[in-house]
Amino acid sequence: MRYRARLVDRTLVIVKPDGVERRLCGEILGRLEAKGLTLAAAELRTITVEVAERHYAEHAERPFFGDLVAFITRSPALVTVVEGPENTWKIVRTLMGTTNPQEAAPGTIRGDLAIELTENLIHGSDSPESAAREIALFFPELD
Ligand code: 3AN
Repeated sequence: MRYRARLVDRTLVIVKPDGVERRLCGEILGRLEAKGLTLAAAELRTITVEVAERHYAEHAERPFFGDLVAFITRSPALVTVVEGPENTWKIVRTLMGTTNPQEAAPGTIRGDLAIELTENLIHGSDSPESAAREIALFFPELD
């Protein structure tokens, strides 16, 4: 039997509208690249309400759902697929910092660059399953 090691892993990363508006795409992607991760796909696009609702389906019942969808669709976002070693999603999450930027550690993207909960600059898939689902949602042609 031939053994084929899994050499790369992929995760979905979005520089959210606030990141594009604040001209932080270079800073944010620069941090991921400096860490050693590689862009596998990238597109500046205005996310549709339909895609945003599917993307954030797990939050559909939460009181902030409407605000979240309005925010992520309000202007173009930089939607990317980032590639690296196994558990790339986890490496990205560590670089991002915690969801609430006020609690995010210095040195993280949110800890250094953001202050508001909704406008927290970056999305990264939170598990291998989410990464696969989200890449298929935003880049069906990569599947
Ligand atoms: P993360 O972006 O760190 O994966 P999630 O998936 O729990 O966090 O939440 C998705 C987005 O929903 C967050 N980035 C944030 O903008 C927003 N959000 C999460 N929790 C709250 C909350 N309690 N109040 C307002 N917005 C929230």
